[in-house]
Amino acid sequence: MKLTTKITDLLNIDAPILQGGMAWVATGELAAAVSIAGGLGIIGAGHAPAHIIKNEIKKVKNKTSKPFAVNIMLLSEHVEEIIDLVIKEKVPVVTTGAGNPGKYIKKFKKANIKIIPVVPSVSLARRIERLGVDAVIAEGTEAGGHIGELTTMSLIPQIVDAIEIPVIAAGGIADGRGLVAALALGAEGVQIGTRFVCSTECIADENYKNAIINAGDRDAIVTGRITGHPVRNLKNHLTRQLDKMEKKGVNKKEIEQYGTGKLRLAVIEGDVENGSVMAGQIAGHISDIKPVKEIIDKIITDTKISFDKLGGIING
Ligand code: TUI
Repeated sequence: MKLTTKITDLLNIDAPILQGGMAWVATGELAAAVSIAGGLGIIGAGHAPAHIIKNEIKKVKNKTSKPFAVNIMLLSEHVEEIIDLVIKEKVPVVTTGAGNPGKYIKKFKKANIKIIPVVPSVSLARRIERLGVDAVIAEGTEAGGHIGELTTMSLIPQIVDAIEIPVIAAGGIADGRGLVAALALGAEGVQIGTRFVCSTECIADENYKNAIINAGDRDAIVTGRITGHPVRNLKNHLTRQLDKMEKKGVNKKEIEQYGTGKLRLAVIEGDVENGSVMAGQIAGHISDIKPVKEIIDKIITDTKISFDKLGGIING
């Protein structure tokens, strides 16, 4: 079964599903598996230097010739060298996060790289549409990691109505019902993060995956509002410490420093008490670890079931 939208046409993929470019988690292994299964696999550059990401790109190219992307995290000190790398490696698509990519867009266009920034607001979506980006990922506050303020439900229709280019919905989506809802709101596809963490191919430590599986509906909470970099994590010793520091009025720099290296601690070392377990609100709904292909195939089959069910309630 195929599901065709402006996004599958734009990116030359079979399913309108992008995998979130999660730092440390979204390696070449995960990105290759998603691209092979018909979605768009994305390598998360996070704070990594170019030589590390070069190796992840190599892993994808060794496994598939299908399209894939690199996510450039704009708060990274290595942004410029990552941009040079994706141009040199002829990476077909770039997504950006955690900032305004405006000043880099000309460079990507000149290199014939499709550029799809993550936006948390209508104003940024409008501004970067004018600069010629190919699509936007509108990410609601339900998402894991660094987040904006608006919910997916309110953000998507407002952005869809404000711009002409395709919109991809992100934040709180993990199954076929989520894809149907996103399409109903006017999106042309979805980006999915947390669900893909709990995949066989994801290299995150088992403890990280199990923390998501064991999470309840209210466990993915926000810290860092005070520093101006709000981040959604699963509740643990780290989030309690950060909460205490924020309430005590500890200065921003000290709080940021305390958070440094904590994502690696959770994803790679498996320390899910002291590390940062970034995950979206949909974590409460995820209950198993499955191969990427099974996840994607089920989303597409369930999308059809969901559409048929909705069609059935319209009479006359
Ligand atoms: O970028 C993400 N999620 C991330 S990045 C990350 S690494 C990190 N670690 C510690 C502190 C901060 C980051 C972990 N998770 N998602 C995409 C996303 N982009 N969400 C929100 C935004 C965003 C926010 C503001 C995009 C643009 C923006 O622009 C502000 C402006 O300048 O207009």
